[in-house]
Amino acid sequence: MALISLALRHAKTYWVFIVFVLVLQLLSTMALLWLPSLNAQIIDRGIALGDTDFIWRTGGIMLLASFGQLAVAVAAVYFGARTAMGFGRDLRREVYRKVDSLATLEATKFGAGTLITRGTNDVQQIQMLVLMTLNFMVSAPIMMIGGIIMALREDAGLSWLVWVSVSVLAVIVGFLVWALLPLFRVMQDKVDAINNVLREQIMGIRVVRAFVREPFETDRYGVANREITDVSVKVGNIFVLMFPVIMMVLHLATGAVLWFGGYRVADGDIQVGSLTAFLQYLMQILMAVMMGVFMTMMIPRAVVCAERIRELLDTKSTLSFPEAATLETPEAGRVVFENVTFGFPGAEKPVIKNVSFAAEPGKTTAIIGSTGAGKTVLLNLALRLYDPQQGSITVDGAPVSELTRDQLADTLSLVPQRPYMFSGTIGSNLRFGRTAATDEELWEALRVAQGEDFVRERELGLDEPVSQGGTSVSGGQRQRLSIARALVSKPKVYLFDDSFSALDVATDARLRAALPSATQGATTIIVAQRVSTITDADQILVIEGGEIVGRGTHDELLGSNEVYQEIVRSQLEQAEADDDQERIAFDSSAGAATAAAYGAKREVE
Ligand code: TTP
Ligand code: MG
Repeated sequence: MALISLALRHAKTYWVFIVFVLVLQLLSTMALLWLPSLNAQIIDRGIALGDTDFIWRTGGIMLLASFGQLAVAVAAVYFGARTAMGFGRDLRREVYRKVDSLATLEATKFGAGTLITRGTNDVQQIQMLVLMTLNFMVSAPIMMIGGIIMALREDAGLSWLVWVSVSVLAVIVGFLVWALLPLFRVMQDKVDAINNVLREQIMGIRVVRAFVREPFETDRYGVANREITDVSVKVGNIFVLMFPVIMMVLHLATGAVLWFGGYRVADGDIQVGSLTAFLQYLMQILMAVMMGVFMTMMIPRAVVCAERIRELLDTKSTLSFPEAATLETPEAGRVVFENVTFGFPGAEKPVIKNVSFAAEPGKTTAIIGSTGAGKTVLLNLALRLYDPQQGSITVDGAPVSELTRDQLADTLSLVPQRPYMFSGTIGSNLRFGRTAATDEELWEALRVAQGEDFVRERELGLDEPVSQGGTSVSGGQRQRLSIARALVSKPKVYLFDDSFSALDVATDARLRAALPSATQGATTIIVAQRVSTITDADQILVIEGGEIVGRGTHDELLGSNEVYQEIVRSQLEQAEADDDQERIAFDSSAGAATAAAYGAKREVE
């Protein structure tokens, strides 16, 4: 079972603590069991016979035993909590490492939401069970069995009362727990549901606003919220019942003990003190039964959580990186794709079909093609976000699959299509690829990326805070920061995925003019939407449906390649310009219109 295997695996680390806690619990429970019998002796011997000395002595012992029990119990709870929290920390770390090692494909399959829940809430549930187990699972059975033995020692004649009240309580509490369990399960689902709705709405808040979908989304949230309320109310109703019912059983049991015990005292079968002790033992037994039943209530929930965590931990990453470097880190950065074919698992058709090309150091290779053609996937393959089913991708002859993570990161730098910023400052984001970079180097990178001006305008400059996801900077600013970030890390190969789309044509041109001196002999691969961005590329690959359908320079392709001609024509039409094809490279209105159209699409994304 997932829960047990998880618990055992981690128990090894903590066995000293666990044994210690168990011993403390044992001591504490024994003290609790001893006290009523001392009390009985005071009544039966001390009071009944008027032996004041005995009362003082036994009273003193009781006091000591109570303090001792208190100290031991506090220590037990303390060490129990430390063990449980330590266990939780280890498990969370394990989950985190797993998530970190998962390939993009598996991570997307799980989804961010459930990965977060598994790493936090699920771990917490198990941690809670471990805590309760350490606190009660030991003391409850000892208390119950010890209580029964002690009670019978006081008066065997009343033993039937113990059996009856224990059974009645167990049945009633058991029934209530049985009614609660399915509700708890539903509740977990509803918590998941409301989290999902909320997450989606927060992530998509701009789209929701843009399309005035607030009423619809509010309704959706309302439904989820109402459902969780309904379940909670049902759970609450049962809990409301639970405590009065339990108290009723306890009081009835007390009444019965006094009633039947009274007759036995009158008949001289037992003494008053024994009866008092019997009553206290019965209460302890019933308490133990209750704790036991509550414990069992937690188990199913923790089991579900353990299974979810197990599932995650058992997922094998489809990508493995070599631990130690076996190959030299590429020096030049010549990227070669050879007959690369790749399809997403479960998809019928490959997304990339038999792609071969070489991107030379010091040169710019541009990739252009319609949306969905596979440009992003192509770059992701070079970065090893996934491995191709066929073919090979090498940098300076070294297969990317044989480079370590660090080597890959040193060699290739990606400016993603949808740049992401981490919470921190502009500086901390730029230093992502190279922590040691100086402020001067950051400014230099910003200058090339055409981001210097807007960072200078900020009051704190490089220390200006950036919010998670980079929502506090504009789309174009984020794109420029992302370009600067790649420049700071000084890789051998630059991969720009549609990184100039949010820039106006003039800025785009300035950036491209500044790039060569900054990238100095590095290989540059640019995915572009606008033809104007890539007219001066050394090599342009036209890709359509995952295949390369044309390659050459701008002029060569203009003359020979139909798909390229079509792309150029459509961009011209968009600009409502005339058929002067040369104009597109320089005419800012054509580019600007495309940029505007594209920028609008971007905002909605
Ligand atoms: P992309 O490579 O993302 O397409 P693109 O970059 O050429 O398009 P755009 O200009 O809009 O950025 O996707 C190629 C195909 O692969 C597309 O049909 C969607 C599919 N795909 C997946 O199925 N799963 C994925 O995770 C990605 C990234 C793409
Ligand atoms: Mg793309």
